[in-house]
Amino acid sequence: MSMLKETLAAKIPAMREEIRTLIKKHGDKVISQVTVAQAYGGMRGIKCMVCDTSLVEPDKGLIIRGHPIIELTRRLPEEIFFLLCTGELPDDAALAALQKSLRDRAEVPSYVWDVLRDMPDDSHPMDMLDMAILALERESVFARRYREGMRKEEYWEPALEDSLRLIAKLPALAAGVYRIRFNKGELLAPKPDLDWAAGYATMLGVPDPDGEFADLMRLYLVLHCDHEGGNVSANTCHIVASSLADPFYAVSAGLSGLAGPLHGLANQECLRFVLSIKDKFGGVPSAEQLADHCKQRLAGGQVIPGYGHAVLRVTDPRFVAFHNFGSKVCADDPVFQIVDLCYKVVPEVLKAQGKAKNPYPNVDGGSGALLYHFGINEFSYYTVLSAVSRSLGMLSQLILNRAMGTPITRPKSVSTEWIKEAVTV
Ligand code: AMX
Repeated sequence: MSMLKETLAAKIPAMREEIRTLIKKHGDKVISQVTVAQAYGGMRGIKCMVCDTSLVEPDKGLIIRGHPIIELTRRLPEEIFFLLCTGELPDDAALAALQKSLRDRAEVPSYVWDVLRDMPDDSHPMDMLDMAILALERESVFARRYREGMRKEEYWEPALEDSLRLIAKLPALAAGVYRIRFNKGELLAPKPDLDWAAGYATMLGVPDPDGEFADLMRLYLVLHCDHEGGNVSANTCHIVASSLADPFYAVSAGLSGLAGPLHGLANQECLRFVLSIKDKFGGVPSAEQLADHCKQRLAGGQVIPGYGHAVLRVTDPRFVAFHNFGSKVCADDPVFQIVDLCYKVVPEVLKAQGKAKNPYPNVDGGSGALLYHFGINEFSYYTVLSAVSRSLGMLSQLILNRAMGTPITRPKSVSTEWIKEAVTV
């Protein structure tokens, strides 16, 4: 197997000991408190779970194992997965070994294609990806080893094996969803010598004479890889896996959360907004026209898609990375030019309105325009691309949780009656 497994095996005993000691010495210290508003309000801001793979800082954005995401944009997603799992970037040999592990596990069983081809023609691409992952659950080594009887200390090993199996197959599955759902013709075979993201790019079948689309896929799959532990998809995956449901069940559940319009589905709205501006003005508007258009939209009670964030209070560095890419690759594309103009105009409009806590662009503010530039104009597919990437984060968190023996999640719920009594005493 890859050196990823050996690196983890070497680190896990010390990680377990560190946590054991921490709980023993400081287990009764208070790190957060819960207000009534938080209990009713999506548990926002309550510090009650641990995630060591990444951190979202309001003034800095996503930090992966101590590395700001903007410093990782030239890395491959495979390198990021190694980093998420171990806290270290792989050397050349470890990267090559991980890539070989993925290639060895990449083949998708034919019954999965039968499931996808049998689904109704108008199925959402996220339904199809989810179904494919659930169909694959029968391949789970974790489930088999658990049935056979396995020691708790060993859980992380089949969790890693299942994760590699799933990650290896995701590019073919996601590309297959695209080609089947949007009638793009036969499935395309993976080329064995390509990295994970470039393999996905070729299986999608997007013309890519200069390799720029493969570069975009590498960037896209790095930027969406993880976003702490409390977001809907990561948290859902975490809870489901805490029941010792295997990684296929857990990731499928997490991705069902990603399919929500307030989470992963937001990216398709952002591009719709940009294209509606192009239609309305017959191309790129002036700065004044765009500002007026945005003000009218706000006056009509609508948000500006791609702007604002629940946690961030600066321009999302992932937006900056996509913007830099677009400036290099498609600066003369009017759709990208509108994204660029929004970046200059919208923050001032939102600041003047004074409601949004963060008037700056988020990750979804520009990525759709880049996909559109390369001819992926099926908006409903965009969430699948983030799903492929986010699986890296969900699975790395899952492997670590099984290694640390994280118990089943079971917070205490209370009734409204209980709260009313509690606040009046
Ligand atoms: N345009 C207009 N108004 C906005 C706004 C925007 N982009 N962002 C926030 N506001 C408004 C809110 O609607 C809220 O108004 P209200 O008081 O009348 O309800 C007020 O500003 C305060 O909101 P907030 O605390 O700044 O944001 P939030 O944490 O409640 O919501 C988010 C965050 C992302 C849902 C919000 O900024 C938004 O709706 N943005 C536009 C949609 C979007 O880009 N979604 C993608 C998010 C990225 C992702 O996670 N995929």
